[in-house]
Amino acid sequence: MPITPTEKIWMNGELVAWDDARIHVLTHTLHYGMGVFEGIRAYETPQGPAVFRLTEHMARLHNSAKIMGMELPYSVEELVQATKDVVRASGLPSAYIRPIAYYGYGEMGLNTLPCSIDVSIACWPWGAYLGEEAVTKGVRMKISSWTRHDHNTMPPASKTTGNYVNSSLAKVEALKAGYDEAIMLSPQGFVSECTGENIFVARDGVLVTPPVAAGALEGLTQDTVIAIAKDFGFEVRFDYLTRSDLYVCEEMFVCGTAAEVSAVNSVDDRDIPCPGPMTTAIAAEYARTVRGEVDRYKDWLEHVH
Ligand code: PPE
Repeated sequence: MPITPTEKIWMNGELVAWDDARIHVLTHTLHYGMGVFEGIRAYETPQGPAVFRLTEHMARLHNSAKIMGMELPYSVEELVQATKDVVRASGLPSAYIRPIAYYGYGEMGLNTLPCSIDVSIACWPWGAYLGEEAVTKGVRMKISSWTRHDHNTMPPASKTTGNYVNSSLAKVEALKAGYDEAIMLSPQGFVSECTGENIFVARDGVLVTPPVAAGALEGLTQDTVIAIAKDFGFEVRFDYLTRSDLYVCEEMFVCGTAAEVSAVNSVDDRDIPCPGPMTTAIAAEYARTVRGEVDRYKDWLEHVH
């Protein structure tokens, strides 16, 4: 999806002009793929833009870095403040926000210990990730021929740049075959997640989502959806799923910061009732929650003004 430039990008403590946010071709992470990043959204509210679960996203960035053995030079609080500064400088009412921490220029070779760590935060306007009709008509899914990472190969619990090579292979394979998105299975054959979203299915009236152990990222949208589902009185649990569970489920949706809550209408050409009643209710409540329209979740909004 194309990027629309905005005013400023935060780089190592300073707001620099969009076009000046450049790095050297010998930047370490460009060669070896060890960087950690986040995807965050700010939504329009009557009090100006508010960033949804910003502190928790920055805490996850710190956890991703910890898993990678990378010591970030900025605290969660500093990164939260920097994000607010970038969004404010953009003048946008709503935005997608992309923080990234990476090994910089100056060292080459696989030893990361002497490398400098650079951090930047950019934001720009980004629309519906899986298409405007994802909630109503649903998306077509294909189980990928690519396997999700094993925990001892590339830790999937860390949102590491290099992990997304696997996601891109799966995404392009699915698109070329005429599908909207790919579902990845773990090395043990259990359903893990999509290339950039967590998965929920309804089986016997219960919502089930795969755990981190099955190779899924600990999604903040997944966590938000679980809270909303419980408020509706729906039963939710983390559990292993097989591809057959997907084929015969009563309804299915995927969720992530970029994709929000998107219904699924088929997996490997097996139709799934879409959009299901729980999906419709949760998607609508999620849209209200992120905009601060649900009182009990108002604290999840971090206002930039
Ligand atoms: N799994 C993966 C692999 C993933 O990348 C994401 C977010 C999620 C689950 C959901 O996590 P959360 O956003 O906390 O609910 N994917 C981000 C990046 C997508 C991209 O194309 O880049 C996002 O949604 O911002």
